[in-house]
Amino acid sequence: MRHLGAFLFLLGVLGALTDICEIPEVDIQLVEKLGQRLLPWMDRLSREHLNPSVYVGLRLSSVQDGTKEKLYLRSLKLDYQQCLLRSALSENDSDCQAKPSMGRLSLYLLALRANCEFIRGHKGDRLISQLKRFLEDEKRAIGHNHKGHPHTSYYQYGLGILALCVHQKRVHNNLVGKLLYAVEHDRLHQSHFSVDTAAMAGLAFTCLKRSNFNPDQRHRITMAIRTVQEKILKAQTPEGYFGNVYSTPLALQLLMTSPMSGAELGTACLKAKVALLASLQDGAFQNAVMISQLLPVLNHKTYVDLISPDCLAPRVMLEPATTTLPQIQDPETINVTLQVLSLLQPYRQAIPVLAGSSLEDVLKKAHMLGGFIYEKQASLSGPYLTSVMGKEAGKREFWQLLQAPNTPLQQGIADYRPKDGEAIELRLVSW
Ligand code: B12
Repeated sequence: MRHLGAFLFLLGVLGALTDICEIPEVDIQLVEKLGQRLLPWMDRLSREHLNPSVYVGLRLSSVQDGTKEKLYLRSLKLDYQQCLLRSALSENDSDCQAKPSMGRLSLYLLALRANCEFIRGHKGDRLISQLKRFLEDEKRAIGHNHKGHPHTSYYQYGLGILALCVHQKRVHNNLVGKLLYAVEHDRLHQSHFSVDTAAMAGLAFTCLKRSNFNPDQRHRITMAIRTVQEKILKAQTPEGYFGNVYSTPLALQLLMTSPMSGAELGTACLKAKVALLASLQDGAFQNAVMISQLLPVLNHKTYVDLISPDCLAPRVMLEPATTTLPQIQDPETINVTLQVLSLLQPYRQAIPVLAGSSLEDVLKKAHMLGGFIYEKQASLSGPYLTSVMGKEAGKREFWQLLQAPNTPLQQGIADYRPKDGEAIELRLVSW
């Protein structure tokens, strides 16, 4: 059955070979299903749940949540504007302990553009200055000789430039120059090539180019766009993904903006789309941020379209999903081995959990059973593991999640569901 489905999809996809890298009409029901997974987010208006990426994804999609979107944007505005502006005045504002990061501020600015708003007025100017200050700090951290690293990442650096660009705010040549240098000298990533980061840099450059910003750097910008595109194409896996399934949406966003033409790009995109659509049917897209990066692609849109978005385009109204309660069978218990070998005192334990549990459930159970401690931190992508056995990941380190012996997981602790007999390793690594 699945094969037949895949075959039909393939036929549909082949029909659209004429658009070099544009995804063909996608079954609207599939898009609606994805959109429905974002609906619960639209009801969560508390600070820790507000997610500008979700808003941007919905607005650039072919589906909508009616009046809730308005309320959501209002909550985002209250939260981001008040917090950022207040924290600029006083460092110890009790309401705003977690000052939005450069990346979150950038996503907030993209959210405003997704509603066809330009940042305006005195408050708006201060938000723009704040973002420019963030970028200046990052520029200093990278240093004159380009040997340092941004405090956040080149992903957020690219996102920052993109956000300013879609608001028609010019970015100084020397700020753009840092990202150009990183692309030209392969310094976007530390250990291995990150398709997501390259794609984000490419989207930022594409916006600068289309807006005719930084004319002195035009040639370098054009070359850098070409470089990231070529590298992304080279990172295509035999299954068709650019990098992995979750970097493919951003990669396609970039390739869709491409002035490149030719059979090579067409075939690569076609392969990626077939792989992506098959993974959609397998339910790979559950994470809200991942869905929010994918929805625009399924609607032929990219973040670069935020230069002049179409806010009047008709979108299909989402209905809440009708949930069929799963049949309650005898819940089966499975065993997952949890191991931490990168510390002086290694830990290895079989943890019994109910089938279908997430890795986070395994960690909780291990903690309950004793001998295992961990800490996590909320992020837009979900809970991020920050500390294991009392050892906190330092600067440019992280607790990597692996399927033993050596396969990094492609999902976080909340989304990944280990199978019976699987061994999961938590390993402290540098990045
Ligand atoms: C930079 C980055 C990292 C950096 C983060 C550190 C830093 N200082 O920036 C490093 C290299 C450490 C990292 C680690 C991991 N990452 Co990562 N990462 C990204 C990237 C490129 C950008 C994130 C970002 O800045 N977003 C923008 C800001 C504004 O949002 P934010 O929520 O404030 O950002 C924070 C979180 O995203 C968090 N974070 C980073 N990665 C992940 C992954 C998960 C699952 C969670 C919950 C949080 C998280 O770090 C960010 C900075 O504080 C995204 C790409 C993408 N397409 O989104 C992948 C991405 C989110 N990561 C991914 C994965 C799988 C991981 C790991 C689970 C890999 C692993 N096997 O261990 C680990 C996290 C493990 C853990 N301890 O919980 C996947 C998630 C896919 C999914 N289904 O959700 C993505 C999409 C990459 C991909 N294509 O596979 N990552």
